[in-house]
Amino acid sequence: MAYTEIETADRSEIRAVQNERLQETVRNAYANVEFYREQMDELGVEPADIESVADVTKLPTTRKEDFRDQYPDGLFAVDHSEVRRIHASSGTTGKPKIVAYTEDDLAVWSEAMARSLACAGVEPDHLVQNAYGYGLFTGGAGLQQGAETLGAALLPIGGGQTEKQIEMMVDLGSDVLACTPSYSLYIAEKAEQLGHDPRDLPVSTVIFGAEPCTEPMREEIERRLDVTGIDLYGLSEIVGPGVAIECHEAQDGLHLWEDRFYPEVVNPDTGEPVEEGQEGELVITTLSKDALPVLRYRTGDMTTLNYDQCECGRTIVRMDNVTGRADDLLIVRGINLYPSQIEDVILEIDDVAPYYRIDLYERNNLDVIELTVEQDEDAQRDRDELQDVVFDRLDAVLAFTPDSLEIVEPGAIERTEVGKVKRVYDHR
Ligand code: DLL
Repeated sequence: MAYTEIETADRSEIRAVQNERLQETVRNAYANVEFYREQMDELGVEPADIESVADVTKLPTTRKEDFRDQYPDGLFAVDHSEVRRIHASSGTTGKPKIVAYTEDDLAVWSEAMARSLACAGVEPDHLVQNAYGYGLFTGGAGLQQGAETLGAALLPIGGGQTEKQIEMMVDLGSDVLACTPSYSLYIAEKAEQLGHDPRDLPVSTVIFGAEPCTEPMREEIERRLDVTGIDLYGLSEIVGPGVAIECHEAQDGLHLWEDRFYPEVVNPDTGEPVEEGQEGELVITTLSKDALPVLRYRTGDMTTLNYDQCECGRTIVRMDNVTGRADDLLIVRGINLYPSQIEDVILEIDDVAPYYRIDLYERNNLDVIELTVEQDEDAQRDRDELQDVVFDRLDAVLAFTPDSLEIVEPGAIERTEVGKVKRVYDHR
């Protein structure tokens, strides 16, 4: 059952809502954010030129760097007195990207998250164990507001303290676990070490997000914990978690709340829209954000959009799950590939644990790629045999041969308990 009517509305109704909200957003951005006024003046576009979403490509795009350049509050469209909350997303370099919310913005976010949880199958009588980080990161707060708005119970434990997570999960009977995909696997591993069968833990749904998760990784989560794994997508610049989520009925693409966030897919190199159904970079325009309206944000995330009605009855657009970012693309001796493609291949191999790392170096002006893969605890093959298998599969499926491939013993690759997992280390 959909949480709001718009989720199953006619496409024309969805369009009408988008058109009206886009006009409001553009008026707000133009009137109150100098950055956007200047960009639009330069392009010769006025708010009156934007009558519908068909006009969206006339608008300027916003990039990650713009958030940094406008640090701390250059993108705010309201006076500080109207701001109720500030979050920030820290990259590896430079200033954090600051985002702000008015009271209405927080209500919109809470509703988008409540919808998302309902779409994932969360019921008001469920207990949601929230193991996303609290603080400037939007994960903790986003899940909390959503669960509270839906009327579910929430355990705000945050990331880390894994033994305590498991103890409280068992004692309180948590129905839903919300955390990164990598952390859910760590919880399973730790539970096993503590003498539990992870399949017997009370959780029946894991809502994972904030990191890419390939299909074999999802299968591993579902199998190890005996759960339904639901992919939740979002980003701070747009709102936080709650931009899109899979439905528990079909688990076939993420329903993107396009009445609040208008999506486009563009060619990452040219910025031109791709044909419907083609893969490209997701670009989002906020439709209901007062404190920080964002026009055509280049998310860097690669996906496709699907406007067919879902098995669950929702008509709202679906996006493919994001397994790569445009800037993650590895170019190795003329072959382009995403780290997720490597993950896809290696996790399908028996005896491989869901832990690996990719190290990139430059030696003698050549790019060198080193791959480290962890052996599964119950592996039947020894490490030498496994190395041959992994090597052959990568070559057969991707025509890719790493410069070095090391198979390490179970537990050798560092686990991430708090924050996002890092698997690619670029030393160039
Ligand atoms: O990661 C918000 C979030 C919190 C989403 C909790 C889901 C759950 P940021 O820290 O700003 O916000 O990072 C956003 O993370 O552009 C993607 O590259 C990546 N990302 C987020 N969700 C997914 C996902 C939060 N489900 C950036 N699959 C985004 C793949 C994801 N990548």
